[in-house]
Amino acid sequence: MRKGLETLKRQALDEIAGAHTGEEFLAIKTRYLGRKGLLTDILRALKDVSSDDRPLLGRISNEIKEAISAEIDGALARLDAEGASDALLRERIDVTLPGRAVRYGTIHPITRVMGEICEIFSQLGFVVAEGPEVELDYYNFEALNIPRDHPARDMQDTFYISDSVVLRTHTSPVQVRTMEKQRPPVRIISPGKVYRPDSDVSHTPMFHQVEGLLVDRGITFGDLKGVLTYFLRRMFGEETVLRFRPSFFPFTEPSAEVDIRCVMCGGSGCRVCKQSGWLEVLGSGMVDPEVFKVVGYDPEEYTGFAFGLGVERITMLKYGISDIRLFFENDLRFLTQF
Ligand code: 2NL
Repeated sequence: MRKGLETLKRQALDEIAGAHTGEEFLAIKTRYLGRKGLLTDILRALKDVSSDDRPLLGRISNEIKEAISAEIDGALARLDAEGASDALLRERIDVTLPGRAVRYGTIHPITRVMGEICEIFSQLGFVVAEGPEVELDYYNFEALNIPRDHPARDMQDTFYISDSVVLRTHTSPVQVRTMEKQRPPVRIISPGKVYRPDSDVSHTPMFHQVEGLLVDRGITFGDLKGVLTYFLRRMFGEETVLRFRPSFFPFTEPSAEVDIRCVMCGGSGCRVCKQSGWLEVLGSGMVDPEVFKVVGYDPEEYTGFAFGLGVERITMLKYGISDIRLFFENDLRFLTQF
């Protein structure tokens, strides 16, 4: 029996040495150590040997069982480790590949210039005021002294929501609403979207405006000239030359349009300034006493100036852009230049 045990051990170890896969090792384990295994049979037969031989044979049997078990467990552990390192070797990471760049967004040129305009006026003490884009006809026209038969109130020139509700055609209604709520001094600017049914190279049905309003005791046309001159020189450069040209608006009296020396040709005449040497950049004037009466300000006590400018126009002149529609086509080749 002792010889038989030795043979069995050698046979098992040979088989283990010849095995390669996890399944093969597990099959060997079952064949020798399983419930109906070869070694298990021998251990069971021990009860029939003489009590003299039993301790020694029992010890040898157990040693063989331990040896086979240890060999197989060791082989399985090595297989596991090899498998893990194989997986590592199969995983190919090229550390020399260039990384994927983070694509940052950019500020839209209109947003950017509107922010610059607000920044300049903020530094002069103007507070930003906002209001609804869907506006009452009363605030958009009536309170601004725009007569019932004025062409701006025509269906052709204003988007009507109903008889008394429009898409605001300028941000002036924000100034009126502010004056209704607040006594002078008033020093506000109102940036925002406005709407007019127009569409060509220089008009889109939605565009952006910034208006300003300053009301206090003793405000003069000189204050208007000083503030707007300061603003335009910050915007277009210290050397910018201005011209105040008489004009008319129903809500200001007197009124003036402000031109700057052509930024393209320096005044000698070109396509951009239509050979005039000047570019119109904003409209302005002293607030009409009729508007003050509407909001309950005493025109004998208070005076003020107001102005309005188109953000698209200012942006086009500042950056030499010739077609306003570029702002709204969302072509990244255009937008990422700002
Ligand atoms: C232009 C002209 C202007 C105003 C806007 C204004 C507002 C109130 C009272 C008086 Cl509440 N005036 N705003 C004044 C003059 C001109 O805009 O050409 N805008 C693009």
